[in-house]
Amino acid sequence: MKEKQKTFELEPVQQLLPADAQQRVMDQLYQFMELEHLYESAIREVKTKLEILDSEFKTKYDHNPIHHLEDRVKSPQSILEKLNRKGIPFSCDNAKRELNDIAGVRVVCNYIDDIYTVADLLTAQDDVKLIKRKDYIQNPKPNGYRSLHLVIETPVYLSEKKELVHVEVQIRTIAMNFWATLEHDLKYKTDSVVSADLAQQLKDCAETIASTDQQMQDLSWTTFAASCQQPELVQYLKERRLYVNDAINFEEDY
Ligand code: 0O2
Repeated sequence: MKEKQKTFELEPVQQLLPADAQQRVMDQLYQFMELEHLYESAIREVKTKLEILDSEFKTKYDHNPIHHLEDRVKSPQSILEKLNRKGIPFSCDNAKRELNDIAGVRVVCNYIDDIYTVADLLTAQDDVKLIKRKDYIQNPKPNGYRSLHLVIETPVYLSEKKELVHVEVQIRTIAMNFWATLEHDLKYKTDSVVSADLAQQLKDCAETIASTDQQMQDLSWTTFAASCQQPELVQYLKERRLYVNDAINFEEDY
């Protein structure tokens, strides 16, 4: 069934190729289709984990830590560009070995605390291994960019084998996402060269947004603590809040 499907999808491509290049190019295309399937599957695994955590929180605490999820598999062109930048020849094996962000999941959270709660709960799962963590919230980038980046390894069970796949998980608030999306568009529209004035204005916006995020966090905490009747839960969240404020290393390899 698998072979039939591949032949059906790639047959028109094969006919366009010169006879001597057919086998080599078709092999690469098959490999690439398998790569794409593997990373799409890993994304599905990670999104399911996140959706389950989110719905459990809603059931237990009447609060959704996750506002929404986004995902993407890196395009062949971006994979090629990134390998070129690193001076690595293009192949599916090299891409799998060298790139951590072929599969990307973006978790957009309601509050800053939610970011760390989601990150802790996800990385505490038995079949999730934390490979790398970069905290651009405690340590924003010079342009004002804020997000928590994790690279995790998660298993994908295929018909004949289990593959351990790296997925980059970016976790940020709605406000951080708003800023990053517009900043990305502006950079793209200005052909990657942002004037000093625009850069400063973007940075100012990032600071304003960060302070609003903190205010919203404080409001939510105060409102919640005032209404909460469960001492263990209050204690649990207080501990997490202290954890959020703890100094942590900016970038760690695990
Ligand atoms: P796309 O299309 O979003 O995937 P490493 O992977 O560790 O070798 P890298 O790639 O610099 O190093 O990783 P890092 O620092 O974790 O950031 C990678 C991704 O974070 C970017 O992906 C963006 O999605 C996001 N990001 C990082 N800095 C910024 C920023 O200043 N502004 C915005 N808007 N997003 C940022 P890609 O590869 O750029 O593209």
